[in-house]
Amino acid sequence: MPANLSPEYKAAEAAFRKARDPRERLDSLREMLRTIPKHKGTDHLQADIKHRIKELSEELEGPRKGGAARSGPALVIRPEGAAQIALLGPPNSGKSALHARLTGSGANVAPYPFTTQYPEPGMMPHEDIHFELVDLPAISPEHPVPWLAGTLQTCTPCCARNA
Ligand SMILES: Nc1nc2c(ncn2[C@@H]2O[C@H](COP(=O)(O)OP(=O)(O)OP(=O)(O)O)[C@@H](O)[C@H]2O)c(=O)[nH]1
Ligand SMILES: [Mg+2]
Repeated sequence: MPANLSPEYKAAEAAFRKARDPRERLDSLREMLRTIPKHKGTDHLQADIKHRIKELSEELEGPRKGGAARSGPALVIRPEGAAQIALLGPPNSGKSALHARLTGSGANVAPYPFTTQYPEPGMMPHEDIHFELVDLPAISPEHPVPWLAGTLQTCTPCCARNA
């Protein structure tokens, strides 16, 4: 977390964490951008907030008028490679950071929960084969993702256990 975040910014971020309604989330993000201290140490965070404002605004606008309806982000990922592996876990637990590290994806990593909104595939090389790693939104009782079970249908059944 960058230093010198103002109380106003912290309040806006707290509101963002609590908000479940997309419009409330957008308002909180705008407030975060307005109140974040503008200096080098917050460059990444500012860019991330701007990116999320853009994504959420587009999501709220819905399909663009005058053209073909947007199909939206893919909720089911076509399996590639030796196996398709899902990254599942609670909010803010480092799923996207792991995905980015193992696959080189540009998965969004941020110091607050519910950053990942849609499945993101990436290929992870291992010796002479590739596994497909799918980054997913967090699993949490207060923010269920209705389509998640459908996304998992294409994943290879496996579980981690101690040797
Ligand atoms: N100390 C430490 N921090 C980590 C590690 N992995 C991730 N983080 C930090 O934890 C925060 C959350 O990381 P994300 O990768 O966005 O977590 P996530 O599980 O994808 O979060 P959601 O998409 O919101 O579910 C970020 O601030 C990361 O920098 C780790 O191995 N060690
Ligand atoms: Mg994530």
